[in-house]
Amino acid sequence: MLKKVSLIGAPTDIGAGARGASMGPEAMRVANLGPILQGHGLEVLDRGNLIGPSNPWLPPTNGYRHLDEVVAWNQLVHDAVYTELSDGRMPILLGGDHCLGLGSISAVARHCREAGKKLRILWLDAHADFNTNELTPSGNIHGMPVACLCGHGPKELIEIGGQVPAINPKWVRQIGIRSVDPGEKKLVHEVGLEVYDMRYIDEMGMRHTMELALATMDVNTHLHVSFDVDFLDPDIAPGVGTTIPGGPTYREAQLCMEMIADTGRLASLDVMELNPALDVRNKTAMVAVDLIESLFGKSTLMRK
Ligand code: 5AB
Ligand code: MN
Ligand code: MN
Ligand code: MN
Repeated sequence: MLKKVSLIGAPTDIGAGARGASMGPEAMRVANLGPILQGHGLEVLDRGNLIGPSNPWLPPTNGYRHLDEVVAWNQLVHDAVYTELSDGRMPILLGGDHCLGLGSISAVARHCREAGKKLRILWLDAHADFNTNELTPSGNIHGMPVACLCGHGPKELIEIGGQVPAINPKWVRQIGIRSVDPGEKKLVHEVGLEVYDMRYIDEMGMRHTMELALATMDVNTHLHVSFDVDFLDPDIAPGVGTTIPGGPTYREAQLCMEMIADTGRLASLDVMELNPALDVRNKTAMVAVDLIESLFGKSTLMRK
């Protein structure tokens, strides 16, 4: 695991259906993310916040809301994430809404292509984020980043990382899924995404789920985690715009993060969709920071 990490704030809700994820980066800083990671022996650089277009809050056109602004933000995120990776640092993207997973992961994919690394993506989310402008019920682009990464989306967005498609769907493992739109579900099946939904986790348990999701990585694998905070059960994480009941409990989420940490392969991270406007005394930000700590090796088990 890289010992040098860089925090990149992306304060926008440009792709979301509720305002407020733009305050996510500051809420995680207030919850002490930087110093806590430093306490785990990491060299932490806070790069501050990216500055992109403001949110005009308009209705969709051609099935997309704010497409131009979403492209501009993703370009900024792509460039910032790519720069950190080129410098040998681990980027931690502080969202911001999940449309920015596109910019982040397309930069990671570019880096892996150039470095000859195998890429594996864990998408922790209540949603599959695999809509297109024809399938979307909302036009909100935070519901589309995985489809865009796989080449299904508008040209300006899918080309950001310099290659279309940016990733192969076989590199993705989705975990915690429990809300997928009908057309979206069909497309997810067509492209053959590996999805561990909540039914699977209920039946097989988080341990078995993560064993499968993390299998087939080797020393040459770059592991990217895209953590949508709505992955978590709303009981522990009310501060998101799109709560869906029936998510992982605190302990299940901890185990998920601890098992990722154990692989030693984590090389880039997005923490997305935290919405302080809907939170209670910053509790969701604190849970997110606690889980990030586990991703970086804090263990609640009696282990060295
Ligand atoms: B999130 C929905 N599928 O497309 C849509 O929070 C919700 O980044 C998308 O996972 C949720 O509007 C996007 C209904
Ligand atoms: Mn998402
Ligand atoms: Mn989600
Ligand atoms: Mn959301």
